[in-house]
Amino acid sequence: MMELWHCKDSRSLRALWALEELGLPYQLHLLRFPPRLHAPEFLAVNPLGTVPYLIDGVVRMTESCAIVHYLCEGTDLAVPRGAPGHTDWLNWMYQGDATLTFPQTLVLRYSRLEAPERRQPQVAEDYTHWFHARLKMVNARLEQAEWLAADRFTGADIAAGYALYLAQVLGLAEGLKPQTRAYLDRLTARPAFQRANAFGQPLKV
Ligand SMILES: N[C@@H](CCC(=O)N[C@@H](CS)C(=O)NCC(=O)O)C(=O)O
Repeated sequence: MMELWHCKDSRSLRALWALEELGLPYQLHLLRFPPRLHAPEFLAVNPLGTVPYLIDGVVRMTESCAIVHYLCEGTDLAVPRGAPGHTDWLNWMYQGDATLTFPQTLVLRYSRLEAPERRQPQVAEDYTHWFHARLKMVNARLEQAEWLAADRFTGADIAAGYALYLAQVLGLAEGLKPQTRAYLDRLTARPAFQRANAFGQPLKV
């Protein structure tokens, strides 16, 4: 059975949500955030100390969007090579972390996670603007379509949609455009999202 290491609301929610959407069996290791402080024994499993961490037989994976990609391949949540929308699917999948989540991690770190004397309000403000500016493609796509790729719910919606959910957790969702807000509501209403999101206690920061 696959094993997944997860912290509530962290990027590992992408992997957990995909497992739930696909109805796959898994063993969950629930950790408090950040694992390097609360579960130092985890460093022996994943030296990076980050979540997600996925084991599937000989497979070891640490990148949330690559895990979603891996789990969805060959299922209805993928857009296969040769099908219309395949490269959109890939692009949204990887935009999810590299473009959308990256600025949010700076907001989280410099407004909440660092000790008060190390916080940087200017960094948090700048990367809040950066995040909203990086939503331009998402906003434009959702003016014309309900889902990001191939006009149906896919793994790309999990990868990119998690960043919108994180915006809500961080208090950044007020700036979302109406169509993007409605998309986030569609995503978080999904039973698989709700099952995945029920694990663990919210981050206390
Ligand atoms: N690019 C990786 C980033 C993984 C990552 O940094 N995860 C964060 C949680 S969202 C983490 O575990 N941080 C703990 C730490 O840095 O100690 C991904 O998409 O999964």
